[in-house]
Amino acid sequence: MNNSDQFNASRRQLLKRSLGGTTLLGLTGGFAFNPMLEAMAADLPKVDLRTGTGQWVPTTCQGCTSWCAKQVYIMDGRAIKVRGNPHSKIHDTSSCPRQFLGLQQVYDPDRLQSPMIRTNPNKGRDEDPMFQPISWDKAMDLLADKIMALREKNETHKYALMRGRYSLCNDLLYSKMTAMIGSPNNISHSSICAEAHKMGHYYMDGNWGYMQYDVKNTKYILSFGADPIASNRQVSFYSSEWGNTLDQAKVVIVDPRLSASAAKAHKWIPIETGQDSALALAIAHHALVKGLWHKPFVGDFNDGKNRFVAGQEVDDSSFSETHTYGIVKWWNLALKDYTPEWAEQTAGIAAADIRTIAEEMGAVAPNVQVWNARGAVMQTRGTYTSMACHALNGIFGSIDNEGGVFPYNKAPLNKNFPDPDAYMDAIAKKGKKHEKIDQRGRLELPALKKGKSGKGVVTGNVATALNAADPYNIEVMLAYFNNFAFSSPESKQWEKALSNINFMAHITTNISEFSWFADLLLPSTHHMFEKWGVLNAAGNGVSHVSLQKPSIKRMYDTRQDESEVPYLLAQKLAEKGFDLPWRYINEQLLDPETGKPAKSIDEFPELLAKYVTAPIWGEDGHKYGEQLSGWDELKEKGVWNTHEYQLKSRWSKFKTETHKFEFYSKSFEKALTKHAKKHHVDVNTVVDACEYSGYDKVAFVPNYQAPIRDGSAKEFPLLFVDQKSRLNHEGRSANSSWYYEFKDVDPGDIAGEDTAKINPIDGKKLGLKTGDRVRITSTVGSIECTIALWEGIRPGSVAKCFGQGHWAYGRTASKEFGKTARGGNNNTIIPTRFDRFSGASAFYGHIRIRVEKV
Ligand SMILES: Nc1nc2c(c(=O)[nH]1)N[C@H]1C(S)=C(S)[C@@H](COP(=O)(O)OP(=O)(O)OC[C@H]3O[C@@H](n4cnc5c(=O)[nH]c(N)nc54)[C@H](O)[C@@H]3O)O[C@H]1N2
Ligand SMILES: Nc1nc2c(c(=O)[nH]1)N[C@H]1C(S)=C(S)[C@@H](COP(=O)(O)OP(=O)(O)OC[C@H]3O[C@@H](n4cnc5c(=O)[nH]c(N)nc54)[C@H](O)[C@@H]3O)O[C@H]1N2
Ligand code: SF4
Ligand SMILES: [Mo]
Repeated sequence: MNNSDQFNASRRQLLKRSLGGTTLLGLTGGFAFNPMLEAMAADLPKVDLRTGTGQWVPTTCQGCTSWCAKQVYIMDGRAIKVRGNPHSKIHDTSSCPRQFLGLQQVYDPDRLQSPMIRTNPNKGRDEDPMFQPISWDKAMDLLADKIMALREKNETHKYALMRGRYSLCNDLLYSKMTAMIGSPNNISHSSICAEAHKMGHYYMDGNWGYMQYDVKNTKYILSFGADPIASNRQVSFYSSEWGNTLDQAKVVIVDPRLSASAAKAHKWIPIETGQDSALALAIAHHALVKGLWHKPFVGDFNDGKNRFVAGQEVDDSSFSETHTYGIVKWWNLALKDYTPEWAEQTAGIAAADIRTIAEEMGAVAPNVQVWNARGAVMQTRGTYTSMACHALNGIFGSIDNEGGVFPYNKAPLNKNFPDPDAYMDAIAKKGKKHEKIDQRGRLELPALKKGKSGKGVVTGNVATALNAADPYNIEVMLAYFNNFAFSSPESKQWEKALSNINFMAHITTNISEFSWFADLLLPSTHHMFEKWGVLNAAGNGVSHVSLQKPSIKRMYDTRQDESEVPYLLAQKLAEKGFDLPWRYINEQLLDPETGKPAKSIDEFPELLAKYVTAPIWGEDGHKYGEQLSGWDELKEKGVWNTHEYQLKSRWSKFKTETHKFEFYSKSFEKALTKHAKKHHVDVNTVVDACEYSGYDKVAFVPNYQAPIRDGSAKEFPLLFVDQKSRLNHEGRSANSSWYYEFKDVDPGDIAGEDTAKINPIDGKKLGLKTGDRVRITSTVGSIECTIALWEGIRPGSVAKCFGQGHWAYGRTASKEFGKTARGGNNNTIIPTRFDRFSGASAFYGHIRIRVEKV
């Protein structure tokens, strides 16, 4: 019993005594008129007056990357309901509609309840793994044996750690253990998430990360693909604020489909998928021609006379820039030709609309904001779309400005655990030197994270690389919180690759498509209710750091993925004579207050969360945000907030090569040139190898690159538009019945169905009506689902939510578990393609399809 339980118990007794045994439930409705309860009210938390028992416990939702701070209401060890944590200065108590799905997930009867071992040696989608329960001890023993066998062969590079969703306590399992075991292969899911998005930010303003948007003070929102009230990175806050935003600002949403945000917007531009950069560039062009750039940020012509005339070069020396670099270079290299008429011809966007948007934005600059999102940039040439969209934030001076866009406030955390060098023996050091399994850094896969060739991950290429055994095979894989056989494009490739891995262990809550290929299943705690973790989010001008904290009686024989599993593994390895990871845990991961290691596994998860957050609850917390009295206060509140973002704080201190906002990206020039040199070729050879179309110096500025389409328009006449559901917890909602019952919160969708939406014009041509079953076929596969005729999708395109089409995961997610899918997984029909400069998988723009009635 902890303190608050005791408190509750004694309070219950007190109430019982004073009420002479009357049941509380019968009374709660009328307490306001009961003088005795009124008198006691001052001493009681409000919630208890309403319910008689229970308490709100803080935690964090990871249903999506909003990472909202939550409170869970616990009664008798069970979670009953969820709300926003009022201590968060981002979203307060507000929330999104899918917060409650977590309850159905943690109490999902199909959860994995104990470790299991595969007894069918054959692997494949059609092979029943015949999993049998085993103990944790045996399971970890087996995994440790497999790792020891690699060490004996001096082949530790053939170990890989695959990470899907994660908390900021991941560094031990993800990175340090992998290094000590001796492998370079810690592979995250980032490049099937949103890496291309960061390219514009990083190579123009030096921020390898996402942005927050000052929606309270903005006068204009132009969104390329973002649907902030349904998806993206702070749904709770933006949803709660959106009504005011719509009153005070003009909102324009660019999306091939009528998203939830588009449905409420002042204007919806149903763009053809893959053509966003044409629109962004033409807006930029028109803004310059009309002299609408924000002069305090960009600067001006020396004599104040605008010389930007369509098609005409400008003398570089006639313009003096203030906080930006290369506006004239950009104009001369590319922008001068991107007239609104050119965009109309190239991408079918009305020139008049383009002029209107540019002029309206110019009129209220700098209080404008330009969003871009996965839909616009996770495409074959998405790096340049990312740059083109973000360049508008530069032109209109909205970077770090009121009503504009700015990066997350700094929240100091010990995310990177101590250097493991002293705990890496000769085998490990040798193993770690091998090329990484995803082939990052090769000529055709620059993955230029933070300016460095091969620094970014290429998650989507792992399956291809494994299937080619190039650079080598993986023999032992440990994976957690991921489902790449479902969530990564061309899922068939993953099924094949996973079938050929000697030994794979999956840490998971459910037997997913990925788990189906495992040798060992390790049941995980649910992240929101049963785990210690740390998360960091931003919005409303602040960042918060929020804890995940166990709040219920743990369901089943589960372990915490990022703390308990590596602890058990290190212990087992030590038993087998390899004690370096165990020593690392006990010598390096110490309680920041006592300086001591965890006494047992029971103490370890909390110790890690405490370690990671030490800088914010320690004495220096006030330098960055709220001053807390210590770890206990953070544990109780669950959230810590930074100070407000300092506007204009980065102006002329951007972390770019020139310290300016770079329209001509010197930073990108440097990165690409270094990558070319590494391969002894010139930049144009890299451009060709990576399937881009802008050569020489054009490669360093935002420029138009026609979208690559997969397949012929004759055979596949329609374009596929993938989207997130408002109810998606990434790929993890489909075993919850509420997901189907409320599915019509997604505009155009039918409740209970997996709905592809087609414009009535196309529907009529194909003889389709709403409710028909259809087959959708691309160059790489087919899926079946239900069709709806809907005006909210542009003609020529078909939109469908990602998230259904599971053939495993549970009885609700699949039609027949292990055999037949319920609905269709979009990734079955998305061909493997990349935005090679970022390493990101393409999920949009390239997918040609045909639709047939079945
Ligand atoms: N077509 C299409 N594909 C997409 C997307 C899309 O919009 N469209 N979105 C992409 C994006 S942005 C992302 S980030 C990726 C996400 O892709 P992944 O990182 O692969 O994550 P999920 O698909 O959510 O799967 C997580 C898996 O972890 C397990 N699991 C569930 N809950 C828990 C838990 O609490 N703890 C642990 N340890 N395990 C758990 C289950 O096996 C589950 O299948 O998908 C990408 N794929
Ligand atoms: N509801 C919900 N929200 C989530 C998540 C979730 O699973 N569910 N996951 C979280 C995660 S992991 C991430 S990474 C973020 C990602 O959040 P965002 O970066 O905002 O990305 P998505 O929502 O995946 O973007 C897809 C959108 O792009 C549109 N689109 C498709 N093609 C194009 C195109 O060519 N041009 C334009 N302009 N639009 C296009 C789609 O219709 C859809 O609205 O979302 C997070 N938020
Ligand atoms: S699903 Fe996303 S927006 Fe909703 S509560 Fe969870 S983290 Fe926040
Ligand atoms: Mo993501």
